[in-house]
Amino acid sequence: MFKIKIKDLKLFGYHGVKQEEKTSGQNFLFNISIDIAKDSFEKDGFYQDNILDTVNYSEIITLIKEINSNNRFNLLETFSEVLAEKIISYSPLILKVKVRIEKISPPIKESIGSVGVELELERNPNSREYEPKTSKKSIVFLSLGSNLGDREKNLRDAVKKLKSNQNLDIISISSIYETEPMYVENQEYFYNIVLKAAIKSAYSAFELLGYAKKIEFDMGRKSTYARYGPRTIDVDILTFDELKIDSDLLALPHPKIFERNFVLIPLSEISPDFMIKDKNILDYISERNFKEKVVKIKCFQ
Ligand code: PH2
Ligand code: MG
Ligand code: MG
Repeated sequence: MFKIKIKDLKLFGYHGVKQEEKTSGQNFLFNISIDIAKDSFEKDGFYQDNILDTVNYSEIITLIKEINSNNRFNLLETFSEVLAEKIISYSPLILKVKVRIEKISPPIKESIGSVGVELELERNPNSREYEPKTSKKSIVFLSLGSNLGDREKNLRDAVKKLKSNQNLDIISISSIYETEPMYVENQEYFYNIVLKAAIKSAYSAFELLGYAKKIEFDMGRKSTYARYGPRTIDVDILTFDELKIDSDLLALPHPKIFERNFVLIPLSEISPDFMIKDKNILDYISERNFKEKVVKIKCFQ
């Protein structure tokens, strides 16, 4: 077995829990070790000396750069998991990958060399065969909302950013609805939409979450916003295939879909067959008899 080693790749990024890490960014150090099956180089007893029989480390570096700049992770744990999964699904020749991500000047007052995490991921031994993951698509529904600044423009800008993500194809977008604020009532009415998208299956829910957070951040959203208070843009994942996740970072399906008619009404427009707690969404909405106003403003297109 060969090991491909990428040592001390330094990239600037915006990952971290602290506000200063999200705003100012910092340098991250990447150390990657990839195990390649030795038999992949041999044919009829000869070494072929062919780049196609191995993994091109330049491409792995490009992959790391892409994931680093297209996401904002709170945790290095999540980052390393996404990175390791991405690398292992990059080529069927990769048997195992070890990923170490470090912050070399973390916002810590003590003098410190680095802090970081390390993760080792092995290919499932039953699946040496390459699964062409890119051909299978996951379906996601997203909810977008804005009630600060030019609400319609904010929604359109966020959709543009979603469209620019190569891992994601937007299938349909609901009309724009003006909706009464829920939870915190003395604030401007929101503009809300729901959209449906297909995701390349190598792209995980956590990566999508990282991308959504990056859109929010790039559009000026502050993490100091009050819970449920005014915001330039909010991008929430409603469902990701049938996936069930209950972590501090992400809960799927979104646990508040059921009580939000600012989500249910646009969702029912683009997916009238959607099921809510074993009930058709349209029946569910009419039975719940929501009181908050949700008014269609215009088509999105
Ligand atoms: N988002 C919230 C809190 N309340 N109310 C409406 N009508 N629309 C929203 O998007 C919304 C809300 C927190 O994300
Ligand atoms: Mg929300
Ligand atoms: Mg949100």
